[in-house]
Amino acid sequence: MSSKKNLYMLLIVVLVFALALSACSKAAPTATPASTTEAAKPFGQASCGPNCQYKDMVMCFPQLGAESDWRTADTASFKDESAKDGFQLVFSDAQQKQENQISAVRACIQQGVSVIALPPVVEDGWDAVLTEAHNAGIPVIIVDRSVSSDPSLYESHIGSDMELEGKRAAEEFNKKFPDGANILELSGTTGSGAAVGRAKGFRAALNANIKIVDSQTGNFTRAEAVPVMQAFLQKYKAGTDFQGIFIHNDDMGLGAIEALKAAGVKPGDLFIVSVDGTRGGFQAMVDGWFQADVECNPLLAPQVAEMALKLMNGQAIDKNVLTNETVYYPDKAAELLPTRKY
Ligand code: GYE
Repeated sequence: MSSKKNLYMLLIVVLVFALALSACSKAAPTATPASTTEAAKPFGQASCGPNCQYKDMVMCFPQLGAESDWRTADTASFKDESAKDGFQLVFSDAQQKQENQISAVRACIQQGVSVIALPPVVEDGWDAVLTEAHNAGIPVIIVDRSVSSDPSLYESHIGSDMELEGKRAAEEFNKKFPDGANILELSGTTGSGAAVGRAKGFRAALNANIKIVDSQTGNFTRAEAVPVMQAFLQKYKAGTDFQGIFIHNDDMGLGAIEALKAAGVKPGDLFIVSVDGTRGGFQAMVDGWFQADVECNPLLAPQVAEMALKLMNGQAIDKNVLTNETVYYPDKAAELLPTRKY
């Protein structure tokens, strides 16, 4: 090797070493204040941070639909909160179709909103659009139902513990039927976090001597629950082939009652447990149709708005915020009905 070549080699080594050193010093805490702030800026912090106010916030809320009284109350919660706090709400209704929700999220990314509060209609299929939001620097709060995507793709989830709701419903059947029973299940939207969680928690807690003889979806709507209940009644004799029904929400419960009434079933002939705790559900308890209603709170907007503002200001937030809920019974239903907000 010539000495000239050796010199070149040495120069290259020195250069690489110098470059590596300078890269290290940039990443080190001794770097210039400007680059430190840049590097430390938490994901989602807006340019107004750390002093953003609600008037600076544009919240995208691609609502999944209007399928139930729960959903109507949830939508009202977001609209009321936006009016009260003074942030802008970009609202849309996906009519229970995931593709509509995905398009709405994409439109919000295009628009450059401050935050996206997403109530996902189903759990799967969100990776691509969540990645797009993330790459655009827009934080996403998953609201109400869950997603199966990796938690790194969203900032937080605020909503109910659906498995716990299912477990609570199962405990009512366990108490009522210590010697066992046959029951039916009228389930929510297939693949939705609410239906998946409730079914899972219910099965995990249900005594082995209580058999779920059939389970069908009524898509969380009153209208779709009617024919499902009618078909059940064609197949199984109420009181003989089954003694109870677990219904994933009150609206489907009201649809089921229509079908039961038409078939001559009387309140109290069957042990019915529903979920949500809407006024309709309370009325069904007053009328003797439901024996318990597991609460699911739709008034989520205050917590979501507060968290969104924290994100904009670069403050720490919790990754999973569960709503505090209970179970309601017929004995207090008449007294509580006038106080119900939804
Ligand atoms: O129980 C039902 C609604 O996702 C928790 O969706 C929500 C559920 C609620 O349609 O009524």
